[in-house]
Amino acid sequence: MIEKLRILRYPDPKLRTVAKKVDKFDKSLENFAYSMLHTMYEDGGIGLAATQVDKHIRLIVMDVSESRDEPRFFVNPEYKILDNKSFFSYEEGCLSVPGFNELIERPNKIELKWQDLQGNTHIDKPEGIVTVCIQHEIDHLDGKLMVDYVSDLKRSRIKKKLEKYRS
Ligand code: K1U
Ligand code: ZN
Repeated sequence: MIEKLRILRYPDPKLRTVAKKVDKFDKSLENFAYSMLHTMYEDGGIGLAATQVDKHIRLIVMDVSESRDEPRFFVNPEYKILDNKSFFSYEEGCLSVPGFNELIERPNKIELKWQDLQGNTHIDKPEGIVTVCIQHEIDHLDGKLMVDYVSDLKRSRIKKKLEKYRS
């Protein structure tokens, strides 16, 4: 039985923690990654960062397939922007900011480097929604949230609504 983890909700200050690099590739990392994946599937997400389940390591899970059977794991992911002039706008959601979607513009051409759960290094140029999702998730690992891309007024409205919903 895989454990479902609790997802932190904005404005929980723990979401602002900067995650540490993973340096141990063992069974406990793998078990934790599968608990994250299970949590992501249960909550209907296409991605999840360890920060969102209050574990501050650089680990992301993702599945952008329609069939929900193509899980991907990104350990210590980093990217560089290949074209400073090419952007893509996407209406993003966030499991830590439930009920809100925001149109966010992000670089469209990136080169992504990461390790898998065994510690092997990969380099790729992602396409489509993976490009958007990986940037959103790496933001989480750096303590950044999609609400940071909206106006102060909108952010404070979202904060108020989520605080009201919680209490
Ligand atoms: O990180 C998260 O909070 C998960 C988030 C990831 C994400 C979605 C859209 C753009 C960028 C990053 C979600 O998965 S929210 C759910 C969602 O937006 C979605 C769910 C199913 C299909 C398509 C989108
Ligand atoms: Zn998110």
